[in-house]
Amino acid sequence: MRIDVVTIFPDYLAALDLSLVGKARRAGLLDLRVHDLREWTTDRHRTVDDTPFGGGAGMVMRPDVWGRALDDLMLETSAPTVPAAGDDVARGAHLVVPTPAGEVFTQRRAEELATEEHLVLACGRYEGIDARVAEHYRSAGHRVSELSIGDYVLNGGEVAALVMVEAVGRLLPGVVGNPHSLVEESHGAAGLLEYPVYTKPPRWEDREVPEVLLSGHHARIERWRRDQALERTAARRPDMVAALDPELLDRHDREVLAGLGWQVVGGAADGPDGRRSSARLERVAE
Ligand code: 6GU
Repeated sequence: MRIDVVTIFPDYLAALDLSLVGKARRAGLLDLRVHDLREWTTDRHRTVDDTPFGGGAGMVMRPDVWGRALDDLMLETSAPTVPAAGDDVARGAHLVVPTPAGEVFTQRRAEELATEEHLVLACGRYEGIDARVAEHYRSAGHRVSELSIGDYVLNGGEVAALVMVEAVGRLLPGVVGNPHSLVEESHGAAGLLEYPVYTKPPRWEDREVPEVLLSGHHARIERWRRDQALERTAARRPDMVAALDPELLDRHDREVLAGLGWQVVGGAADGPDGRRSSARLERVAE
């Protein structure tokens, strides 16, 4: 995969030389290039921003500078196509614009982006990038995603770009040494947070590792971990419990969840006019 990151602070992305992502780059699994937006300015002061039309605080990044940068980088790979009948995937660069006003970047979004051949990340600063930039590349047939990493405000897109490159990079084949690590983790297919983990020593500060983990009894360990994942998710992320597909829950899961105040409702002929409503989890009043 190729990823281009465009920023006025290329040094911010130096961390991408380190750890797993750095290793993936050196192994040739990830062709990551960081660019200084000011390379595409034409004036003596290398200006990238101007005052907002309509007034208001702060500065807005100019579309002409961004357009020159993105035209150069987005067209270095194939021209965009929508997936036609018989064609398997959309082609051409996918433009990602980190912004607190974007849709939320989730593990599902990371998985989606990991299937692309070419990502271009446009890091805005100040009050953001002139809105015509995203519109223009969308009209030209590129996939364009404006994405936020969470409900808080950063000073620019650089830290979000770091987050996105790491989350996407580790999903590329060969980047994570043991692909099994990707299966059971939080925000995976199970829709649960990961269970707590322990290592040596078995006793530390008067605290023992849960007995079951030392038992060698695989089925019991698996069940205990599943219960812990359910408990943790119910305590920390009730929104994730509400989104669980009841089809993925066995009887024991349902008992554990019932003990935590969650019940499977619907799924029978209990909808309006006796129609079948889809089963879902609901919080029951205590
Ligand atoms: Cl992607 N950018 C900025 N500036 N702030 C954010 C963000 C992105 N995601 C959450 N806050």
